This record gives sequence, C-alpha cells and structure tokens, in this order.
Amino acid sequence: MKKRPFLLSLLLILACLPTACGHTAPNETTIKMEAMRFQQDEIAVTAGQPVTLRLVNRDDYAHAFDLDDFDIHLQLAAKETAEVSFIPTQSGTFTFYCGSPGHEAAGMVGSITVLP
Ligand SMILES: [Cu+2]
Repeated sequence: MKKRPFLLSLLLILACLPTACGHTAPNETTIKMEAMRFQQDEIAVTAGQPVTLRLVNRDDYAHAFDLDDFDIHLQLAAKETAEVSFIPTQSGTFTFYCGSPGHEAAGMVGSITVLP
C-alpha cells in the first residue's frame, strides 16, 4: 500500500514524457547541422499530421536542407536557424541531404520516415 503513491506519480511522469507536457509541440523535430553532418539523420513522423522541422546550423559555413520529395529547400548561412512546416501525405521513407556542393558526398544525408 505504501508504494502506491510513488507508483502513481511515476506513471504520471512517464505518461507526461512524450508530448503531453507541452514543452515541445508534437511533431516538432530539431535537426542540428554540425561538422558536416546532420546530427539527427533518421526522423520518423506520422502521415497527415503537421510537422515542423527546426534546422540549426552550428557550423561556421553555410549548409542547405533539401527534401526533394516534399519540395523543401532551405539555405542556412553560418550559425543560422530556420524552420519549415509541412504535412506529409504519403507514407514511406524519403532522403534529405545538404545541397551545398560536396556536402552530400561528404555524408550530409539522412532519412525521414512517414508512418501511415
Ligand atoms: Cu552542408
């Protein structure tokens, strides 16, 4: 009996973790660009739900974020942050990359999976 309040609060904390607490909007994902890499290179979102991608360029040179399948093309100057919002309608796995010359070949690629 004594353990119940503890368990209950633990459950509440766990239930709170994913999105419910409102610190971060659902489906908002931050992708940091650093040292010629996307630090988050595997992203999963849900079809039909609005998604906001927040791109943070931490390098001292420009990067780009290109997601051809959704016609998203962002240019980020050194140390710049940009956001893009869209609603993915088709499920599948799509590739994003940095369109700056040579960056994709150097490893600036990732994938976004849209779950049905
Ligand atoms: Cu780049």
